[in-house]
Amino acid sequence: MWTTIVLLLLLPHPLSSTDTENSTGFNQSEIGSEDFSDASVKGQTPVGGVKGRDTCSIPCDITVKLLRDEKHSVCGQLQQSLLSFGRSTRKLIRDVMEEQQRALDILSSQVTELMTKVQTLSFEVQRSNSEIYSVRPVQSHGRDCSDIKDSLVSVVPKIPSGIYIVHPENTDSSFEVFCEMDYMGGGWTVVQRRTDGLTDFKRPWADYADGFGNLAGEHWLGLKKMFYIVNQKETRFQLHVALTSQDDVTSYASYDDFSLDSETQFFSVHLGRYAGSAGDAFRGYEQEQNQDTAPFSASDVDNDGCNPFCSIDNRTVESCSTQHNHTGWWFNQCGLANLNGSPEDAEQSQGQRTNILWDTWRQNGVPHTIKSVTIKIRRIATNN
Ligand SMILES: [Ca+2]
Repeated sequence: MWTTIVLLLLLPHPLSSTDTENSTGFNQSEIGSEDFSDASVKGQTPVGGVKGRDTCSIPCDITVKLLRDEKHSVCGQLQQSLLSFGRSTRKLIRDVMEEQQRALDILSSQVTELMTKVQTLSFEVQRSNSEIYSVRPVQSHGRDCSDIKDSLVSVVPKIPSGIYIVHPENTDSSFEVFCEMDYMGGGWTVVQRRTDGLTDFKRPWADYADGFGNLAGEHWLGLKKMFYIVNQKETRFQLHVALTSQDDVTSYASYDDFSLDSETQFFSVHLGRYAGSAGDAFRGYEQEQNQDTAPFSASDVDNDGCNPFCSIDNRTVESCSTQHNHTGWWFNQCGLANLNGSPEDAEQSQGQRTNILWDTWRQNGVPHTIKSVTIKIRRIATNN
């Protein structure tokens, strides 16, 4: 509105035109009053005390033009304001985003720093743990399960079966074994157990030498550990094989002496006199089947007496381990015993979980299907 007023003021004013009137002798006001006074602004109150005929002296088309100009001006200003507002809003958003990015960067670097600290600490803990274990010797419970039983029997009324740490004489080795403290007077060191067929017995030499499986369940203690135990001075060990058939019939075979040669002789087995209900499958019926004194064989170490091959049931066999599905045992021309026997894939798909062989345990001439076995050893003579 002020623009209109300014424009009106800039127009020739009736009062300031006195000189012009005088010089020209022409009264513009009077001409204007003749044109408009009655037509356009009759009855209107003069603005700012100016006479009505002076206001009406602006032609309508000029007023319209002025109004249009004013509108354009206001629109222009509005547009400018909007543009400016848009620009400042964008700048504000950009600033906020930049600020957030900076905050994120700081957080990210703090997280990285923390992660590094955690890693360092974890490494420190690991290192100190390994130092503790390397400094502290493993505390053993005895030389073997018989020794543990003998030393505890006077102080513990009932010694529990379970996992114990043994340190056989004349070795630097301490290791865990499962001791059966209930069965037949206790003191048995379990060297092999099969119960559910869930542990794979198809293993190479190294596994049979070092042992595998879970001591509380199915396992093979390992030839080295067995050797350490039975090789102690002034001791003799007996061997006990406990069998359970698919029909839950039980049977056993025991030998009053059990020893192994060292690894350089492939842990050859030496057995004493047999007693039991399952038959002496270790020795079999004929000399060719006798596994006593046989060295151990595995899928990758062949000491099976089939050199270059044997003829068994009209079949040519080069490797008893291969013949017995890549398991390890004291094979001699294969023989009648393999307590590590494992089923072929086809047999397994028919639900057979183990293929434990103890061929002398028969019923009506037919071998029992054996579902579980435990092999354990116990001292029968000490230096005491
Ligand atoms: Ca062979």
